[in-house]
Amino acid sequence: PQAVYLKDYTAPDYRIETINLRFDLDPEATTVTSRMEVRANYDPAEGRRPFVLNGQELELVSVSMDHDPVGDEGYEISDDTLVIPHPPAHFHLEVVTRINPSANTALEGLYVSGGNFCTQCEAEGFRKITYFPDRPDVMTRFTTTVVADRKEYPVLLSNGDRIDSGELEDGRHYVTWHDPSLKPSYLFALVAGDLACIADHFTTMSGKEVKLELYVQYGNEDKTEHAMRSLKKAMRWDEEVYGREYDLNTYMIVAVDDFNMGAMENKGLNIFNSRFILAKPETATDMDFVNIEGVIAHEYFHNWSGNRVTCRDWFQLSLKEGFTVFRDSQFTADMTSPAVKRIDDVSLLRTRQFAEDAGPMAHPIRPDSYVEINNFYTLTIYEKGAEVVRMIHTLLGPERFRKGSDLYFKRHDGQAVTTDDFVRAMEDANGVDLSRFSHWYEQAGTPRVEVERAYDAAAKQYRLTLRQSCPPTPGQPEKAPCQIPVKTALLSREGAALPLRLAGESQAGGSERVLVLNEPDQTFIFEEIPAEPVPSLLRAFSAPVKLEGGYSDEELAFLMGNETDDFNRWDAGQQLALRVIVRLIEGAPRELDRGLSAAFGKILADDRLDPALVAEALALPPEEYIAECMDEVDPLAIHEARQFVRIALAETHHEALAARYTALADPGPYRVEADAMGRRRLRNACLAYLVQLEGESERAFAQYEAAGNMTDSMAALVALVHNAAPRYDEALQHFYQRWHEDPLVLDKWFAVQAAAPAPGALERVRKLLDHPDFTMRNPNRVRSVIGAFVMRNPAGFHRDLAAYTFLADQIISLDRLNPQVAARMLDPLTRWKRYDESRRNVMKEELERILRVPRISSDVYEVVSKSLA
Ligand code: B3K
Ligand code: ZN
Repeated sequence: PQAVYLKDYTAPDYRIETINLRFDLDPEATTVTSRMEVRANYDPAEGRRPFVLNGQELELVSVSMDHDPVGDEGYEISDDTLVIPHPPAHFHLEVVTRINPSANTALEGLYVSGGNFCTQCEAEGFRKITYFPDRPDVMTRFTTTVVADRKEYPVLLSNGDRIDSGELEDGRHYVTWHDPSLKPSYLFALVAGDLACIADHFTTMSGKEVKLELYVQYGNEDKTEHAMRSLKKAMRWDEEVYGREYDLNTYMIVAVDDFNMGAMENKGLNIFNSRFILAKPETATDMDFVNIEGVIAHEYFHNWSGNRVTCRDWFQLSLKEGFTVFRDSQFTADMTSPAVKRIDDVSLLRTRQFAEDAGPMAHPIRPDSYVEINNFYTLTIYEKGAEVVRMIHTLLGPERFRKGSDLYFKRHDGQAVTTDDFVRAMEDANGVDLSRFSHWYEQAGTPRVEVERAYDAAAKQYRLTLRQSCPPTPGQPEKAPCQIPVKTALLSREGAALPLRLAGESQAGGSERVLVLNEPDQTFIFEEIPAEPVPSLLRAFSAPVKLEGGYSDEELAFLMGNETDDFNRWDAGQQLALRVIVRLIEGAPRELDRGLSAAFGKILADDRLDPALVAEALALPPEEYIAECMDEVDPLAIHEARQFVRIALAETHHEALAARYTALADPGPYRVEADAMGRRRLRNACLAYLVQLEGESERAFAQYEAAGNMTDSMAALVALVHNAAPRYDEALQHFYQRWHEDPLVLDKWFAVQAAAPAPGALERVRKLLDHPDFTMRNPNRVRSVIGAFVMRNPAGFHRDLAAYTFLADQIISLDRLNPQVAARMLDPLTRWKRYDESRRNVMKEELERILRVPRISSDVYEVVSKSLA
């Protein structure tokens, strides 16, 4: 496998003005006829250039140019290209190919799921459908005719508007679709099947009626209400906050069970993993409901940030993903709770993205090279990319940010552009210079910011010195300083945020300031500070950095009680708990830290606080985050120390937890509103603590039996299973009997078991793989068993060295079916250097064994070889 480099980018030699596609659908042999009008994109006077089309796993049937058949002397064909060596400057090309969708287990291109046809083209799946210059800067107008048996496939969909339909001989029928928008091939989609359609409509801000259609398998119609409501909310929000209106007459979403990731923003025809559509209170948890709303919004927002303005090349992936994740996080914050959303996003970033940035696959949000682009749909591109957009938002403020996004959409509508173009639009709209910002796009690694503070009582001056550095990452030994916005307040010992006047300013400007760190180190001097304050730094996590604030335990406890920034108040508790756990790992006596316990008790008892925030505050830092903060990771020691603190907190606060649990019982009907979800979240957080105590498992069992919704039922089941509490097996069996026909609920049943930390996890997971309901062909099922075990169960997974061999075996067999999913499962092995010698050695040997497997995919090859480098 060969790497592709950003520096080698050149504009395409040919433009495709229009494409006319015809699909004669058959599960084993689908014929694709493609007619393109092609025009040279260079000066033909300088000599003719070959026309190169990408294609993989295609059977070529025929080629003709300007209506004349081209014999095999007229083109060159290889494993992944079709080349017309000397075409004229303007011509029509017809290419006929044949494919086998039912043999497509990689779920990229055209494939069959649940008896229906569907497609996934991003990033490079269109080339598995037909020969085409499959790159995002080739934008085309598509007309697509889908032909199939009428009885088996009554629903025939593609992008745009339905312009024709009719009956054909042999019981076949057809529908022709025309998409008026210019789009790259990765946004093409086709669906054919026997599906239920749930219809609704939306009136846009300019008064246009848009038809909304949701397609699901028959029997799932009662699980679509939330998705439809979410879509309408997202459409309204994008009008109100970004001024973006929907552009086509119809917006269609199709749910499929077999899908490699969450969903796909194909123009006017989104295709979704059914887990991000289907929900009703009996089958979906509160978290599922929130995630569905977020993913629906994300894909909808792509219509502007991704589709109308798309990426020039795949190095620019974060242009659409970082920006769209930022947009969907703003949306979710508006729909639920800004503080809870921020805490959840930062937790994800710090546990998973920071680890990626510190590992062998570390890459900038605009990478300079890749082997397999599918490996770059990462937390870095998405989550860190969103943080970088958020920093621009923080620096500019909401109004100026909106001016920037308006200019960006106006200037680049219908174009394929770069992250530089995005930043330039933000600069030009506001007359600001963001050039220092480019390092965020070009450099991998998580910057570290150290804080030094000094108070001069005589001069009433407070000095904050901020010092930044960034560790080396593969291929980038030296780093340039970044532009880091550090949102800051100074809290008096009474907890008041002081008015801030920086040296040189004539008057104070508010009590919160964004300090902009541009240099390796910088000192900010605050005047007229009456007594030494406690600094509140990096408020709302204003930059994706590791902050070393130099706080004492007492100061952290002070911040837990007095911080006015919700995120920072939560984080002070996390940092304190982290210290306590790390000290235990390092051998401190096994006793519960009094400061931590007191703070826990105070928060638990405070019923003026938002219950969702209390739940966040009671949670100890996840094991993965603790691991991230240690030099050599000992997953079992981390698990045991964290468990010790959990159990000690439960014992100490037994009564208060039980009281809060009882008081939070929700008498009313089930609602998926933020307040009701917050109450359930806190109640279930209390339950998770309680169930660890002798005699408390009955409480969980009773909740399991009484629960009328999946949130409470699942919380009880997790509490029982993860503590191996009495009767956990009975609950599991009951759950299986009740839900085994619902694949999404069954995934939860598998996952709760695979994530159980108790000894014997490997054996239990092996058994789950032998379960008749397990299949390697469904990515959700693979993630719920193998994924949950290796990525969400550090203690269970790392307890037995044989688990590394087990994982390598699974990856090798999965790679033959689905390379994209196989490569994702490699993640825990790529971190081998972080562990002790015996773990390290086995993990490394297993990676080397994978590399020796013949015909391993480029996906797996890239991750393994970079991990071993
Ligand atoms: N753009 C798709 C992801 C495609 C992944 C291809 N391997 C979903 C999203 O980010 O909205
Ligand atoms: Zn996206």
